[in-house]
Formats: sequence, structure tokens, C-alpha cells
Amino acid sequence: FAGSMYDCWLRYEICDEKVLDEYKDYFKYIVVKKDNPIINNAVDELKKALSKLVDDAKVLRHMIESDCIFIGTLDDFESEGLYVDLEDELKSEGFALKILKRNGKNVLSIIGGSEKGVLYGVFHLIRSVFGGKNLEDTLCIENPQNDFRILNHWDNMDGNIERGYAGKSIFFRDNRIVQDFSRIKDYARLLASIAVNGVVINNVNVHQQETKLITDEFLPDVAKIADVFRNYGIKTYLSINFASPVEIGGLSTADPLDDGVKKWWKDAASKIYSYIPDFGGFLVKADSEFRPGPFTYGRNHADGANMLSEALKPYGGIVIWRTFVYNCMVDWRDRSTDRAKAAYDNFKPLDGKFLDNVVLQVKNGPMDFQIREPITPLFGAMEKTNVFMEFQITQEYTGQQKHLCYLVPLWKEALDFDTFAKGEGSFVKKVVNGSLFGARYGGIVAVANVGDSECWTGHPLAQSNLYGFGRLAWNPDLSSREIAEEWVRLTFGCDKDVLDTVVPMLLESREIYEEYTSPLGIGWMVNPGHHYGPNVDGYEYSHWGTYHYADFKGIGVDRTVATGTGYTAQYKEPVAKMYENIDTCPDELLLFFHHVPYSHKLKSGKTVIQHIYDTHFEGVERAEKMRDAWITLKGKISDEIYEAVLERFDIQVVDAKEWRDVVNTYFYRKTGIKDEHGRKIYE
Ligand code: GCW
Repeated sequence: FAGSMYDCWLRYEICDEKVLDEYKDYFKYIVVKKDNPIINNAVDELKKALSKLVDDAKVLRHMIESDCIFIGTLDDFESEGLYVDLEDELKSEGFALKILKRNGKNVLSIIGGSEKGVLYGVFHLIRSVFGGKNLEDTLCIENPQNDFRILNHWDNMDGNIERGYAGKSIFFRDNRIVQDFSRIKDYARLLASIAVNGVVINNVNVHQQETKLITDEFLPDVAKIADVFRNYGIKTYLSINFASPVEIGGLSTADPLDDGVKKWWKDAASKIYSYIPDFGGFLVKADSEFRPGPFTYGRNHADGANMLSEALKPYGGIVIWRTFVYNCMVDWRDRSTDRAKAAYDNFKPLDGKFLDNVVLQVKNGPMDFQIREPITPLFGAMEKTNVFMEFQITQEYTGQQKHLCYLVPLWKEALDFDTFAKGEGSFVKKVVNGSLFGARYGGIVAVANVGDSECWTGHPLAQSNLYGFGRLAWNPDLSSREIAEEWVRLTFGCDKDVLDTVVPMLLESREIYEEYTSPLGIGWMVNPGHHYGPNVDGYEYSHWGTYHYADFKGIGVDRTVATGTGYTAQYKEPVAKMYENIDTCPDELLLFFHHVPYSHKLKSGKTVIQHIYDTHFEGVERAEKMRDAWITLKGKISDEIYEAVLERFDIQVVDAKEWRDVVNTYFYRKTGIKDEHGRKIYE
């Protein structure tokens, strides 16, 4: 797997010699006193990186009278008489980088709040050196803003990945766990470099075979995966099947209030922890899209989650319970059900009823990972419950890793959204990190976009989304641009043309995708099932609750209290009023909240129909420009990446045209209204 696609942002090619000069003196010696797997991995990584810069970096187990790098936890520094006075400032996963003086020598110090902090501090230094950041700007004290930074894999044991666009699973093959762990180790290293600290290895849709992951048949192998991850500071979690006691336990019920069921799960937990002492916990999709859950027994989600949490509690595990619960068997004729309301309706009444090692995992939008959605109102509503954010890195609805779609701007919009739950400034990022309501646990989770493809993510530029997720989960205040620049530098080097071309491309890619796909927050205009390619009515008469209600007069879903489904009332004021009122509802979400005639004037001054035409033409033009810009980089980046990306841009342009023409023709036929600019719309 040698080669830059596989190495992602850990290529370790120096991009600015001048910057390097500032560091060089420290790089001859790495002093480290502790000897344990996480620290050793940190040291190995540092050695590997430095070997590209200095001839022979030596690792020493004792302090030396020379300039050096010294890495360790607080106690290591104290034992060398280096009092850093950071006890109150460093969280356990935090780190500091400082220059300390010792006997007239300079010590570049990486001080971790724990071994994990050391590991993250080492990657911070590496990121700076190879990203061309000078030493002064590298010195810092950093703590994670979110304690839990977890990836969900929707991997099945047959090796397929649900909504995977990057090949097969790196964990499973032929209904077994893979036996070669080298790729998993490389993955662990990539994740540690962006401070991800948890991985759920199997799909939330837990089928027959995966149900057995918590049994003696597979736990020895799950434990091997956990061993690999642990050494990089990552905890392993499993998705479980709520009906396990029936399906593999021989019980006649999975009722969470049944004593036999409770005992069954306690025994299961005890077994899991006997194999994996630091097992993270369970991820649960229950009573959602035909998955079993407590509803079968007339119980609610709190009953279900609490029962599991009691089983995990003695070992420190958590239950992550998803709120993606809605009626997926709606009759399209029935206008009384609004899927957008479902998560709130199901979970708000249970606020305060969950035990404290239960966390609700809430998707960013109320529907399902569309290119544009409002934020789920549940984030401002659960005052007495732990909540995690769930993002989707895998590009199910955002171009399936054929189209470029840098998702960090979308995620930031969600995290920066003000819920007003405790007055102005009650941002979602404060809800999910636990600080707003004083929750015990906080975190950001995302569905991974990784498979066994050579570059891990199918589209080489989609690596930026994996990278961006980790960086943003660590610090949601980083800007989309900062993250993009970091990633480009580390992946492609510091060539100015490359930076000036790829960074803007990333930053506008989400908007471009939105332009040629679905307008003004409406979503769902895709082929059913696989969700790729245009199909305006693809979901219009289905049972999934995903409608746009376009007729010859108008389009959009009336979710107002005054005349619609009443969804806007789930928000706190003044947000509720902003969405309720058509004059203050932002253009980009207009059709999510309102049904309007095609002649309705947007704030931009355009009519809805003209906006649809304009954006669809413009989206294609901008996609073509991205491809053309990419072509100017030939020779400046590795051929391998250049060709792989170009191939995808070619697909993107062709498919964007299909999207444009299908959508434009659909609305032209519905409305009979011509494009003001007389461009080609097929009749
Ligand atoms: O968006 C839908 C996907 C399903 C997925 C589900 C979920 C894992 O189409 O493939 O199932 O969301 O999030 O549970």
C-alpha cells in the first residue's frame, strides 16, 4: 500500500525548509521516560516523521544535556525538575507544547494530560512541522472541546458497507473478522492523528451474523481489533440488536422490564468486558426502520436504554441510543404525519428519564443527512439528557464520493446554530459538548466514509472530510478554511498553486452540489433505494415520509403552525418565529418550511422557478470549472491522485448535467414557465 493516496495526510514531506530550520535543533533527540503502548506508538510516529528531516533522530530513556524534544505526562516533567504548572489547565486528553529551559538547554516539551494527550501532542507537532507552521504558533495548550469523538462504521460482516462508497469493510470479510490487522493498525494511526477516540465497528442495522459479535464465537477477534485501537487511544464499541435475547439467547422475549432479559444483558456485558476491559459500550438503533426495540413490548426508549445501561454501568460503559426514530410506513395521502417532527415527538417527553450513562445520538437534521436541512430542534430541547451529534461523512446524499463535497461547512453550520435554549448564544456546539445544560457526557459522532479502497475514501479528496471531522470534533471553533488549508498542505504540500486551487474548490463544493441537485432545502429528489441521480418524484409517493408536494402552482412543505404541520413550534423563540414567518425564513430553507407558488419572490429578488433554473445551470458550470481548475494541477501533485480525482470530476460533470436537465425539465413541464435567459431546457 505504499504511496501517497494510502498515507493520506501523514505523508511527511516537508513543505517549507525555512520553517524547518526553527525546529531542527530539537530533532536530534527524543527523550521519553514512560514505556507503554500508547507512548511507544507516539514515539514511533515521531521517529518516523523526523526521519524525513534529520539523519538520525535518537530515542533516549533519560534526559540529556542538549536541546531535545521531551515527551511525557506531567509526572515525567516533574521528575526532571521541570515544573510546568499545568495541572489545572490540562484535561486528561489535552496537551501542551512549550519550550522549557533546563541547564541552559532548550527542551521542546510535549506535555500530555495522559498518554493519550501525549499522542495527540505529538501529532500536533507533526501537523505543524509538515504543514509549514512556525514554532511560535505551534506552542499551545489544547484540550478537546468534546470528550467523545467517535466514528460509526456501517460495516456488515459479509464485508459490504451500508452506504459505503470506498470499497469493502476493513474489519469484516466473508462473515468473519479479518485476520490481518495491519490495515486496521494503519487506520488506528490515521484516526489517532485527528484525535478520534472511539470506533463502532459494525452497522447500526445489526443482522443475524452481527448479532453474534457479542458472543464467544466472535469476541476473541473483536478483542484483537480492540487491542489495536487501544494502543492508539481508541475505544471499541459495538452496535447491538435489541432482540438479541430472543435471537441468540433462546429467551421468548426481549422486554426490557423482564428480569430474565435484564440478566441476559448483564451476563452479556460481563462476558464482553472479560475480553475487552475498556469496551466503550453499545450503539443502538431501536424501533427505527424495521429494527426491533422496546415498542414491541409496550415499553419506551428510556426503558430500553436504561436496561442496557444498567448492564454496562459496573464497567464504565455507555449506551448510545439513536433518535432516528420515525414512522417509515406513512401513506403519502395522509397529510397529518410530518417525519421532521418525529425525533422530538418521540424523545422530548422522555427528557430526564434516561440514566446518566445513556447518551442520545441525534442526527444533525430532522430528516436524514440531506445536502441542506435545518438543525434538529431536539438539540435545544433535551435539558436533562446527554446528547451526541451524529454527522454523516459517507456521502449517501451528497455525491457518494464521486462528487466533490467538502462537508465541514455544513457541519459547522449545524454546530454554530443558536438554539436560544438558554437565551442568545446557546449554540448547538455547547449542547453537544455538554456545557450548555451541564450534561455528564458530550460528543460528536460521524458515520465513516472509509473502506478498503486504496485511498481509504474512494474519492481521494473525500479524505478531507474524514480529516475535517476529527479536527472539528476536537475544536468546533476551527474554520472550514483553516481545516481545508491544513489538509491540503499535509496531503499535497505547500505549493501555492495547489493551495490556491484546491482550498477554494473544497470550500465551494457543497454549495455547488446543492445547486445542481435539490433547491431551497427541499431534499429527496433522488432515485429511491441507492439515493444517487436525479428523480424529482422518486420519493413522492413512497412510504418514507419524504415529500415535496410539487404541483403546477407551487412546491414545498408547509411546516408552519398557522397552516401546516406545526413543526416550527418545536424550536425555541425567536427561532420558531423566524422559520414560521415566510418573510424571515432564510431562502435556502424556504421550501423546507413553506409551500409557495413558483412566482414567489426570494430575498435575492428572483422567483422560485427562476432560482431553480439559475442554480441548476450555474451548478453545472461551476462543476466544470472545478474540473478545469484541477487539470491545471497536472504535474504538481502525484499522478496517481491527479488521475483518480480527474476521473471523478469527469463523472461529476456528466452527472451534474443529468441532474440539471431532469430537474429543469420537470419544473418546466409542471409550470410552463420559461427560463428568463432562454437557456436550453428540454421540453
Ligand atoms: O439514511 C438512512 C440510510 C440507511 C441508514 C439509516 C440510519 C444504517 O439510508 O442506510 O441505515 O439512515 O441512519 O439508520
